Order: sequence, then structure tokens, then C-alpha cells
Amino acid sequence: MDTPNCRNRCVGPFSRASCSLLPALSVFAALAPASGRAEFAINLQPPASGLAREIYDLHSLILWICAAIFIAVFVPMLVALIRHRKSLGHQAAGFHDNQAVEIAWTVIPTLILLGMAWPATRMVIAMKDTEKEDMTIKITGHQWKWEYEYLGDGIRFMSNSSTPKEQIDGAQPKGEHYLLEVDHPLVVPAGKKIRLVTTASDVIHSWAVPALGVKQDAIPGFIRDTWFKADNPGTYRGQCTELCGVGHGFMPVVVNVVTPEQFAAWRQEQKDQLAAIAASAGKTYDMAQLKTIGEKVYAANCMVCHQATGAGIPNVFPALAGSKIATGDKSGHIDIVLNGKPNTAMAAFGKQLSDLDLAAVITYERNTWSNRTGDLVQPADVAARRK
Ligand SMILES: [Cu+2]
Repeated sequence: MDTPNCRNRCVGPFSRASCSLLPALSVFAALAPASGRAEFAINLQPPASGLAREIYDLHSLILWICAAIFIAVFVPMLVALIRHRKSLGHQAAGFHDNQAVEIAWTVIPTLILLGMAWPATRMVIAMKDTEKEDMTIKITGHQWKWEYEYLGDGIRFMSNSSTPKEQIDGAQPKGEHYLLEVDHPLVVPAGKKIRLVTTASDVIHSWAVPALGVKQDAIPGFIRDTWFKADNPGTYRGQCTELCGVGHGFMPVVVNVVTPEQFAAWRQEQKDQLAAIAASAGKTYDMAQLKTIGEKVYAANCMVCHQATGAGIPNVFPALAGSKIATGDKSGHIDIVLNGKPNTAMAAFGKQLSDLDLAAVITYERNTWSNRTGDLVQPADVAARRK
């Protein structure tokens, strides 16, 4: 097989053979020290936590063991094939079994496997050791966004992909962090043990950040846990890694690791925002205010299925423009957004969004596109219909 950049230089049997070695060599080059590794994109991401470093070292160790076995098996085999071939006059030996060889090729692989299983098992146990954590964050996977809840702190928010639709549609060039950027990243302090408990509200998702050495399935009806301790402040990116439906490629994970002081300030800011939302419960808003907030909530939560035009996707996701729900009885509209619709992709947003966000998005849907109901839905209307 030729690599693209040497295809024109591969002439004659020897140069062709050396070309075919290049992909294999590049795998070994990936194991070179970090400075020489930068130009290769086939290796694991540079580790940014103790766990990730151990995973990286284990991966390298196993790869070297596999490479050594490959050489130990295939080199003698090739030498024997070439030196003892029939055309040189060699005859096949007449023996049928050799007990010593059979015992050796059973015992040696068993020892090699045990030797590999020992560090691998230690690693898995270390990944599951969630004791003595500094903080616990509950992660819930939803189609197609992540919900983060800082247990004991009352801080809870949704994290949606923030890649502009124009980039996804190809109308704009793709950005540096295309489909790896979110509106609200997870924020954690560096050097602290963060315990993560994962679950999901609909189908199985998986929360993964390779540089931090974390990948944990989020399963509806179950709680799983894992942990990480980031070495240094920085931004680390990952994705949902369990095929979870049409929006699977649109639920990135972004973790902002900050200093403990920055984290304390961020935590206070979040608490202040929550207090402001709680204070907004009794307030009333006008059409322009509700539609401005509602447009953002719609883009983050509803647009993947119902589309920016409100036209939905025929035979898959219903249109909202001109629909009975978005133009009919106001309370029916509030109920379906709050509680979802069983056995369909329509999720229950009651637990995901605040009363203000729900009131705003429902008002937006009832007064956008061809919908002209003139209805205002206030946070108090939503609160009244929560069960
Ligand atoms: Cu997912």
C-alpha cells in the first residue's frame, strides 16, 4: 500500500517495500517523546490528568508488547519460509507433535496475558476509585445536550453545542472548534478530585474527555460514577461517545479547568444568577422581552428537530409553524413542553429549563413564523401548570 505522499516515488521492489513500511513506522513514531509527536495525529491526546497519563503509559506498554510479539512470531517464520523453501531442495519434516513446544506455546502466551491483565486491571480499579472526592457533579445526558448539577451547591445548567448552524450547513467556513464548543462549559478547579455521577433521561449517552482520561456511559435509570483530577487550568474537549440518535454528533463536552480562586468566583456568580432567576418568578414580561429570550432558548433546545423555520422535518419531527399545538389552547402547549410526549422524541423540558425560559420559548413559538396568536405566556403561567 502506498502512502499518498510517496506514491510517485515508489518504483522497483525495494522502494515499494519501504513505502509500504511507512504507515507502520508512523505508528512507532507516535510513541516518540512529546516533542517529536506533535505532527502526528494518530496518537492519544496529550494527557492532562494523572489518570490520563496512566492510561497513556498502559496503552504504550501494551502496544510495545504487541509489537514485540509480532516480531518474535513473524521474523522466525519468514526466515524459516525463505531459508527452508522447497525450491532449495528442502523436504518437509515428518514429525507430528512436539510436547515441549506445545507446552511452551501455551504457557508463554498465558504468562504474557497475565502480565498485561495485571496493570490493566489495576488501571480499571483506579478509574473506579471515586472515594475522597473534593466535589461531586451529576451529569445527565439528554437528546442532545448535557445537564450539569453541582451536588450540594444548587448550581445546575444545560450545556448545548454552540457551533453556528451556518457552519453545520456549509454556508460558513468551519471554525477551529467545530462541533467541539458549547454555550455553558463545565467549570472545575485544577488539582481537585472531581467525582462525576452519570445518568440519562432518554437513551444511553457517554461522557468522554480523552485528555482527562474520562469516558463514562450515561444510562437511563442507572447511576454510574467516575472521576478525574486535572493537572493544570485549561480547556479540554470531548464528545458524546455512544450513538444516541440524529443529534449524536452535536453534543460536545467542554471542561474549563480554572484555578481554585477563579472557581470560587465562578461559583458565586452562578449562585447570584440562580437567585436572580428565582426572583424573576413573580415578574411579568412584555412580548419583545419574551421573544428575545425565547429565540435563544429555541435555538439551543428545539431547533435541531423543529428547525429554524419552524417547519420541522417531514415525517420525522412535526412542524410548529401553523401547528395545532402552537396556535391552539395555551395550556396544552405549556403541558407538552413541560412534560414531553410519551413514545416520541419530544422530551420533557420541565426539569431542564426555568419557568422564565419555558414561558419565553412558548411565547416565541406562538408568535413567530406564521403563528400570530398574540398570546403572552408568563413564568407564573408555567409554574401554575407544573405538577
Ligand atoms: Cu449522546
